Parts: sequence; structure tokens; C-alpha cells
Amino acid sequence: MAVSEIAMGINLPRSPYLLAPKFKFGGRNQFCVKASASSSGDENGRMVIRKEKEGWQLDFSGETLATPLLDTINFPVHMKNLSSKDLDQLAAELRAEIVYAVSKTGGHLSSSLGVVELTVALHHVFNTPDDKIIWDVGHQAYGHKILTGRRSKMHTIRKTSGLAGFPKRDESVYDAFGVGHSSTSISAGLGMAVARDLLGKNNNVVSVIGDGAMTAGQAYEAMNNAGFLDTNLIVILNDNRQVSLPTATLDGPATPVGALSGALSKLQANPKFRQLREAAKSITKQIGPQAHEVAAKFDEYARGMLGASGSTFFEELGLYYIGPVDGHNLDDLVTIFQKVKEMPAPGPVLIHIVTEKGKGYPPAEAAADRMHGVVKYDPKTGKQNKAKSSTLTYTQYFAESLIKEAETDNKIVAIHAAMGGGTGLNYFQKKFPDRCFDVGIAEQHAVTFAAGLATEGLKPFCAIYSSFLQRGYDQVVHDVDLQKLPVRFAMDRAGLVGADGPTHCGAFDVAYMACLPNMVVMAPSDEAELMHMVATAAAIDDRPSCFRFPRGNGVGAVLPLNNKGTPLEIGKGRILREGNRIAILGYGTIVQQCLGAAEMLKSHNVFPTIADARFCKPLDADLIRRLAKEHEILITAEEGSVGGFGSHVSHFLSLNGILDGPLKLRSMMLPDRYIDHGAPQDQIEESGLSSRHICATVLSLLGRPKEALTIREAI
Ligand SMILES: Cc1ncc(C[n+]2csc(CCOP(=O)(O)OP(=O)(O)O)c2C)c(N)n1
Repeated sequence: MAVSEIAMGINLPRSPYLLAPKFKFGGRNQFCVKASASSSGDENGRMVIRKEKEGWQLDFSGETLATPLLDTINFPVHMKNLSSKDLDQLAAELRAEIVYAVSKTGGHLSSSLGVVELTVALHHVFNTPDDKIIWDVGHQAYGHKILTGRRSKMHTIRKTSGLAGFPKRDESVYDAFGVGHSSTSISAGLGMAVARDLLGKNNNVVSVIGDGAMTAGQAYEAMNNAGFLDTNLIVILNDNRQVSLPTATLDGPATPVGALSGALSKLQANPKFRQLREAAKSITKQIGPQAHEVAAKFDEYARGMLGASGSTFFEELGLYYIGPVDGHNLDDLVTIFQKVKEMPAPGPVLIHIVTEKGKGYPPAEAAADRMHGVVKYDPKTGKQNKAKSSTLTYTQYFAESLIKEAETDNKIVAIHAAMGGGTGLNYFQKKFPDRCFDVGIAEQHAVTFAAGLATEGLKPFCAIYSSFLQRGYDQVVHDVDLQKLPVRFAMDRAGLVGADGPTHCGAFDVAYMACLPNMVVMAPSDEAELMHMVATAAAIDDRPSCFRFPRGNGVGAVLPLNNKGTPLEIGKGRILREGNRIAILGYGTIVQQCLGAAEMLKSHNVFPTIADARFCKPLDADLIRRLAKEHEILITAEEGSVGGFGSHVSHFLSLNGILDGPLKLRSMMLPDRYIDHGAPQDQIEESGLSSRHICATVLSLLGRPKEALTIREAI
């Protein structure tokens, strides 16, 4: 069992991981238990890992694997004295730990497996948390979490009140920067490096970025600036040849998009370059630091050979390039990191490592998607326990109806930013390979690219998650809305998203889209409505439009014939249930909760009118006037932030003097704070947007506080 931070007498702040332990080095031998090299079980009956000629062998046929060395490591400080052999063993045990831990929780698997050696090497060489490691996106940081005091909480990862799925500053001092969205690590790292210089400190800063995350403009902006500022910064480019999410096409991972990946592979394929690098490295290892000059000569020569490919590209930006390095060879990683750390003023350095996603877990290595994001699975086989549902996801209904539109309109094209699987456009791509564009993790480019397509009369559907579109906002305003170009935005993952948490929560799209003068802003209340809105967007050809839909499954609505929607009248909502005294006007799939509230209210003898707004812009002025005139109470409901649908309705009512009379108006929306990751139902409850919350709000507005309280207490 790992030595707990409590047993070690550390003061516990709000999060037990926020303090780094201050130990003296040199004590780890007392904890160290070696793994047996041959027997098949430890004293607890756990399978032990074996070292064979080709390295450590992990046998996942048992319930779990013994991790005697990892059991002695609670914080990186415990790894400092490990020999190279120990580090290899630790990496093998860490890999086993990740496989078994994620099998019980689900989460991101293959990216963490691919960086096991990197994680061990970084925490061995660098002195975190004084030295800063910034994991780009952060979906590969499970090993980092395990080695930084959070192993005993890994069973809670992504669950309500548990560990976050991504590094998070509130969670641990070892999490130097909060992440979830990609391509921020070099900018943040550069900021930390410059702050260090200005504050007269001398710690190291390491940004770890994948070849996917490296496709985003921000990464280049940051490298360009790093080259100019010339401060000490280590960038590690983790090149696993998977640029888009591996579900980009239905036939498996797509060929990496972008020219950079081509340059990187040319570099890796250059045998002379590799031989020279090996020679330089072994000379350094054999004769020690005095060989540095010799090695540098080799290095220079090797660089010269590369001509116009990858290394010079980085060097032209001003980064000193080292690579490509085998990212699974701990010895090499440790040697290189130590050398770079020892260099007095290296300036910005880019270390290009090559890794394999899913490395060391045969089911992940074999799977087309490398088991990138998984639900719980059987560690023996990798078979995932996917929940069965009678309905498809909203994403699939979107894709299905877009395909139907595209079958009859050859001007329809689709764009996504490295999210073929997540947006359902992998289905569209299969059907129309020439009309589907994966632009890499480049939301800004995706939007302006779509704008360009629209100028020439094509009908682009830009499918980007609500939270990722935040990154392309200036492009939405300046390149699309201002020029009134008919780009259609399909904003998936609108509202709360469960386990991914606040970084991925689509809270703001209604506010940021509905404030734009030309944008048509819609939200379907169920999957059939979504199909109609796809058809509506296809038909709107004189201005931009958008529609938002949530993560998760449809509600079983009757779908339009052949899954082809019919365009809706723009700016017209509908009444779903006629009632009296109270009107509840929902925007989006929260309409389902409004209907649920109406059912609950029956037993209280309350019969509200339920309306589905469909449009936030233009608002259905007639409908809103009518609801306000015929009811004492009007409640708006939405799964979005302040400034969204409710704000537009109240603005309209106040401008038209309708609030000057007896009407009671209430807006229900997401609270003005970030909702942590967790089970979707817990998030809805925490946000106060469940049917029961709506029901309780109605009862208290009707002056029946006791009944409202009973319902609230049951929540
Ligand atoms: C701004 C933004 N867009 C899209 C995503 C979704 N996303 C998460 S990981 C990923 C691929 C990252 O590839 P890479 O950096 O190479 O890491 P790997 O998964 O290969 O380890 C994408 C597209 C994101 N996190 N942030």
C-alpha cells in the first residue's frame, strides 16, 4: 500500500493534493520492494510482472498485477534515486496500474499509456512542483496523477466529487496549468518561463504537446514568440502519428492532417539522421560531458542533412531541435532531459519524441481507435461494457439528417476540427469523402475556411462542440456574421457534459451566438426537432445560422420520414401543452424537463402551459406576448449561461412594457459558476435545472412554499 500523505504528516489544505511534500532525498531504499523476476504471484496473490529479454512483460490475464515498486512511490520525490533498471520496472508497473484503474472507471486510456516512459522520465529528472510540467489537453496525464499523490483516488476519476479527468490547478500543486482544450501548453509554459525570469527564479518549464495539438495555430504563435523571447523553455513534441481523434473516419484513424506530420515522418524515416543522432548520444554517454563538443559537431552535421524538413522548421522559429527520440526508451529520455536541464542557457528547446498510442496494452494496440476514450472494460480482453440504449445519440441523429440533406443538395459540405467521431461527421465522410473536411485541431481556421466556402455558393455545415467553438469566436463574428455569410454551425455537447467537466461544458453558446446581429439561433427540444433544424439551416442561405444539441441519447421522439427534416418557419416556437396561470417556455432539450415538471405538478393540481421556443433569435414575439398576456407567471428554462435565452426574453418583455404589469417572470439557467465533472444527473441537480427544481419554482411562485420546500428537500 502506498504511504499516504496523511500518515506522512502533511498539512491538508482544501484539496489534499495541493501541497507538495518536503522530504529529504535518499530515503527511498527503505520503501523499495523488488518485483520477483519469476514467480507468478505475490503474497497477496497478485500476478507479478516479469522482466524478459525484450523488457518487462505485462500479463493482463489476472484480476490485477502486483506493483511493488510503484507501491513505494507516492510523490515524485520518491523516484529520484531510482536506477535505470528501477525506472524501467516503475514504468511497467505504472502502465499496469493505468490499465487496471481505467478498466474500472472508463476515461482516456491510450494517450496515457503512450506517455508512461515520458511521465516517469520527467518526474525522475525534473523537480516538480518547482519545475513545471504542462500537459497539453491533459487527457494523457493519468500516469502523472498517479505519481503525484493521487493514486489512491484514481477510482474516483471523472466521477462526481472525484478527481478530474484533466490536470486542474485546484486539485494539485503538481498540475501547473488547467487544461482540457488543446494547444495551450506552449503559451502557458512560455508565460511561466518569462515570469520565472522576471522573478529571478531558476526552475525549469516543460510543455508536453501532442502532434495533434501541434496542428493548432496557437501552438505556432507560441513557438514564434518563444523563439523571439529566447527564454529557457522545454517543449516536448509527442509524435504518435494520430493527429485527429482516432475515430475520425469509420474505417479507423485518418491519415494525419496537415503538412507538419509529413515533415515529421520524413525526419523519422531518414536513417542517416537517426544513426548520427545515436552516435552523438552514445559518445556523450561514454565519455561524459567533455564529449559535448564532439556530439555537437555530429548534431550540427545531422541537422544540416535535413534540409527543408522538420527540424529546420522548428529552428527557423527559433527553437533548438532535438530528435527524433524513441519515446519508450527511458534511458534515452532521461539522458536527454538531464543534458538539457544541465545546459546553462539553452533557450527554447524542442524535443521530438516518437511514441505509440496505447503502448503495452495489446487490446489498445490492436484497436483501430487505440481505445482513446473508453467506458469500463474487462482488462483481460479490453472488451468495453457499452450501455445499450433504444435511441441513438443526438450526434448520430444530426449526422443522419445531414446526410439526408446532402443526398439531395450537392452544395452541402461539412467541416470539423479533428473530431470526426465526436461530431458524427465520420458517417458523412464515409458517404461523401470529397465533401467532408477534417482541418485538424484548428477551430479558428475551420470557421474562416467555412466562410470561404460559403462565399463561393457552397453550403458549409461547421460541426464544432459548443465549448471548442469559443476558440473560433472572432472568426464567427468577423468572418461569418459581419459578412452575413451562410455558414451553419452545428454545436454539439451543448449544456452540461458529465465526466469531461467544465472545460467541455457548452454553457456559453446561446449568449455568444444570440448577441450577433445576423445569426439565426435555434435549439431542438428532441431528436426529431434536431432533424428539422438541420433542414432549416440547410434552407437558410442568406445569413448564418446555428443550432445546439446536447451530449447523450435522444428521447425516442417520432422521427421524420426517412430521417429527412422539414424546414421550420424561422422565429416560430410552439405550444406543447395548454394550461393556465403558469407558462413555462423552454429552449432546447430542457423542454423535456419542463414536461416532466408539468407531470409532477398534476398531483398539486397545477396545470402549466408548456412551450418550446425553438428559436432564441429571432424570438417568437407573438408567442411570448401571448404567454405573458394569458398567464400570471412566465418561467423561461435553458441549459446555458446567464445572457442567453432568458436574457433575450426579459429584454424583449421590458422593451415592450410587458414587465410594467402584474406578470411574474423568472429565468432558470445554469448558475453563474462552473459545474464540476460528474454524473450528468448530479450536474443537473447541482445546477437546479431538474424537473423537480422547475416544479418547486412553480409552486413557490404560486405562493405555496411548503409544497415547494417538500420537493426541494427531496432533491
Ligand atoms: C480546442 C480543442 N479542440 C478539440 C479537442 C478534442 N481533442 C482532444 S484530444 C484530441 C487529439 C489530440 O491529439 P494529440 O495532441 O496528438 O494527443 P494524443 O491523443 O494523440 O495523445 C482532440 C482533437 C480539444 N481537446 N480541444
